[in-house]
Amino acid sequence: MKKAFITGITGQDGAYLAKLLLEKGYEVHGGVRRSASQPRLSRLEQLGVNADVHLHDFDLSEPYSMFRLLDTLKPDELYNLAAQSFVGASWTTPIYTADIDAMGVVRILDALRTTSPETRFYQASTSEMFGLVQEVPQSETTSLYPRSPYGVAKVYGHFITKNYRESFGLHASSGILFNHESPLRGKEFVTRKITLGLAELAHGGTTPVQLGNMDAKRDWGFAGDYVEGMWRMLQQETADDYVLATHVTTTIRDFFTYAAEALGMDVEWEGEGKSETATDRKTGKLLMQVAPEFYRPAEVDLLIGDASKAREKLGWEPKVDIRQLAEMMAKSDYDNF
Ligand code: NAP
Ligand code: F7E
Repeated sequence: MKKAFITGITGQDGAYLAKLLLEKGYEVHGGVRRSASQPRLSRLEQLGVNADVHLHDFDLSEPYSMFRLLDTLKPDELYNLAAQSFVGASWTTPIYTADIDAMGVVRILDALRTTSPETRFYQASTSEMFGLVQEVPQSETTSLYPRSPYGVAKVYGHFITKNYRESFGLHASSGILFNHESPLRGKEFVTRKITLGLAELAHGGTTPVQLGNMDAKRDWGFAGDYVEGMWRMLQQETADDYVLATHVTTTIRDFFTYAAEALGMDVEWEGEGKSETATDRKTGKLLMQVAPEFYRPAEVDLLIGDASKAREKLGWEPKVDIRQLAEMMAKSDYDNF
């Protein structure tokens, strides 16, 4: 039985990956940081796998306990999914974000190099590294130009992974994943914020969803598809870096429309920029208004990924398209309201 260790097992991807690895017969271990607030395991519970995983106290800021844990576990595969993952918060916590998302990666790589150099390592890199995009679509060879403290920290994590592969021969791969969502997505991210807000409106609520930049475009896929790609990367004989993306880009506005339509609404858009609004033609209810506090100090305007390398070498393809994703999330929030 193969043994895997997942950092960030309580997050969206951690929960889907834990479920996938359990289905594949792995012994699954996960790192959980201490918190006064409970429950921490709600995503694992939602997927029905909380009782099947082995949990350990873990924090990416703490090198010595990480070292001791990996020395004991010596997992076959380690997936480093833990991060301060919210781009918006990285401007208010830039130093913390760098400590976890950049230094945290070298802490874990260095602990692995010493305690368990045979472990196969996955680093959660991100399309945010492309930032002010230097080419369209973006692939593994596109130059990086991050636009947030989060993106800058992740560039370090990406290159230190490559460097430990080249310097010490670790089987260390990075997945450059474009945005991926699900009903388990954190409530602060725009897709989930939209589907939660629309579910409340559909149940009779009257508070419109408050959003920032409606023109940004993202290449959105389903998290369940993307964790399969992570696993496939670690099954390769040679470690490498791969983009996972759908090659379809959508504005925030269009995602909002798809989610609203899934709940039977008929969206009318009016105005521009900070005056833009969305109303339901059927009921006349105001669905969305712009709130300038959700604009970012620097924006990533357009992301669209080229995942041909993953398709050819890993046989990986996304299965859920953007309309199916919006519908899945909107209906889940409506049903669980
Ligand atoms: P998420 O839902 O925010 O989960 C983040 C996880 O990291 C949580 O389990 C969190 O624990 C844990 N964590 C945060 N700080 C930690 C620390 N100091 N020590 C240990 N654990 C810590 O993120 P996600 O969407 O699943 O993303 C997974 C990874 O992929 C992240 O590294 C993210 O940056 C990256 N990524 C995500 C996307 C995407 O679109 N989802 C795209 C590209 C890359 P708590 O439960 O205690 O908060
Ligand atoms: O923003 C715009 C916002 O926070 C998407 C993380 O998983 O994917 C994620 O980062 C877009 C941005 O995700 C609101 O300005 C408008 O252009 O959902 P988001 P993100 O920043 O793309 C990457 C790949 C990661 O690696 C990250 O970990 O939506 N937007 N209005 C808004 N965004 C938010 N959050 N809230 C709004 O009200």
